[in-house]
Amino acid sequence: MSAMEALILKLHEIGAVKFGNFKLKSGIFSPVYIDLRLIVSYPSLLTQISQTLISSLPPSATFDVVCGVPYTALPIATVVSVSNDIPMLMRRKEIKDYGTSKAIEGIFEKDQTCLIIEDLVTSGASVLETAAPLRSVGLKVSDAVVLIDRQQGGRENLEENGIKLHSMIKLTDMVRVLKEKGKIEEEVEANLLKFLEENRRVSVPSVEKPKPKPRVLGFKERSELSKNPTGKKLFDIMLKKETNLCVAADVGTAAELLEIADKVGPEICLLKTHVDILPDFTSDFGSKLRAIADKHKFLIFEDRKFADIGNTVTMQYEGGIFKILEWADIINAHIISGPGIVDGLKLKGMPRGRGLLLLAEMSSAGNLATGDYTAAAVKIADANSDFVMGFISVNPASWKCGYVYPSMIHATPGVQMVKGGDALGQQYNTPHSVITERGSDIIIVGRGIIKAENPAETAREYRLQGWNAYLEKCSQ
Ligand code: 5BU
Repeated sequence: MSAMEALILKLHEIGAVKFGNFKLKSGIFSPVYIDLRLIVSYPSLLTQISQTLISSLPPSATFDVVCGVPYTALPIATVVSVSNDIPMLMRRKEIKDYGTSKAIEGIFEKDQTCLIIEDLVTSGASVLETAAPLRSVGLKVSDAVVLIDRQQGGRENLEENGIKLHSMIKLTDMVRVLKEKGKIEEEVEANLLKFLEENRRVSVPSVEKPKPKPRVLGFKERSELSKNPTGKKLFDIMLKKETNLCVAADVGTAAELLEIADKVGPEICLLKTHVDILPDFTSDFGSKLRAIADKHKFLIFEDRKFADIGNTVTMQYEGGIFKILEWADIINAHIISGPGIVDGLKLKGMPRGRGLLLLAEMSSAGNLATGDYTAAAVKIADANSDFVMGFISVNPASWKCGYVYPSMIHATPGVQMVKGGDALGQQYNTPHSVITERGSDIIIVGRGIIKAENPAETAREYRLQGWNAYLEKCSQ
C-alpha cells in the first residue's frame, strides 16, 4: 500500500471524511464532507501529513517562509516549520486595534517568498484571503500546498491570481482508493463523480470581480498637491519623522506645557495648544514653544476655534495678549459665521504662510456639525485651498462630498487606545479605526497621553499605532 493510500484510509478511519448530503460554506450541497480539524488529535498523522506535504512539492516551488491558512492549517504549518526548520508567519484573521495592529505576525524581509499551507481547497478563496495581506507587506506568494483538493475550481482560481496549487490528495483519488479498499459502495463513488462533474468550478466572487478601489495616495504625493505651505510642511514632517500623532497638551500651566512638549516632541508631527487655559502665560511663551518645536521638528496648532465675523477674527488672531499669529503655524475655525471668517483669518495668516483647519465635524456627542454643515465646510475649504490646509473631522470616509481632495489633511480628536468616552460628552475611537476605517490622517490625543504615567513612552505607542495604520491603509 502506498503512503498516499494509507493516509486516505487513516483520514477515513478517524472520521475526517464523511459521505452523505452536506451543505458547504459556498451554499452548495455536497455528497462528501471533509473535516480536517480532527487531525490535531492524532499527532503521528499530523507529522505524516506535514512531512508528505513538503516532500510532494516540485523543486520549482522554492520558498523562505511558510504561512498556514487560519485556522485548520495552522497546526500543519507549525509542524512543517518545526520539522523542516523553516521560519513560519501567521496571518491574523482579526486585526487588533491595540498593540502593533499587524495583519502578519513574525519576522520576514521584503521580497522573500512565502509558501501558503492549506488543509482543503474548494474555490481557493481562503488561500487568496491569506495571500493578499502577505503580498501587501511585500512578500512574494507563488505557490500553495494543500492536503486535499476538492477539484472544484480552486486550482484555476489560484492560477489566475499567480499562485500554483500543489495538492497531496485529489478528491477523485480519495474516492477511488476508498472504493477499491471496500470502504464505500460503487454508488457513492458514482454519486460523487457526478457531483464533481456538475460543480467543476465554484466561483470566488470577490476575487473574480474585484471592485475597483480608489488608490490611497501617500503623504509624499499629497504634499506635492497641497497648495498651502504649512500643509506641505506638515506632510513632509509626517513622512520624515514617521508620525501622524498630534498631542493635545491640555495641561494646567505654561511651564508644564513646555515640559511635555519637549518630552513628546520626538514622537509628534503636531502639538495642539489651548493657550487660554494657561494661568502663567507670558509674552515669551510663543518663542519658548517655537524653540522646542524647531528642536524636535513639529508644528504648533492653536485650537482657538475662531467663530466670529471676519473683521473680529483678524483682531483675535493677531492681537490681545496671546498674539497667536506670532507663534502658531496652524489655527482652526468654525464656519458658523460663513466664509467671511476664512477671508479675515487669511488676510493675516497668508502673508506669514500659516494654515487653517476648518471644523467640519466634532468628536463630542450630539454636536451639530453634521450633514449639510460638513458639506458647507468642504465647499469653503475648496474655494480657499491656498489657506485652508485641511479639516478637523471625525469620519471623513463617510462624507458624500469632499473626501476626495487628497491635498487636504484630516485631523481627528477623540482618540484613545480603547473606544469609549468621558463624563462630559467626549467620544473616543481607536487610532487604527480613525486612520483606516474613518479615513483620517492625523490622530489628536490628549488625556490618553498627558495623563499617562510615562507620556513620552505612551506617545511612542500611539505614534506606532497611528503610523502602522497609515501604512496599512496605503498598502490596501
Ligand atoms: P482628549 O483628552 O484626548 O479628549 O482631548 C481632546 C482634545 O481635542 C481637546 O483639546 C479638545 O479641546 C480637542 N477637541 C475635541 O476633543 N473634539 C473636537 O471636536 C475638537 C477639538 Br474640534
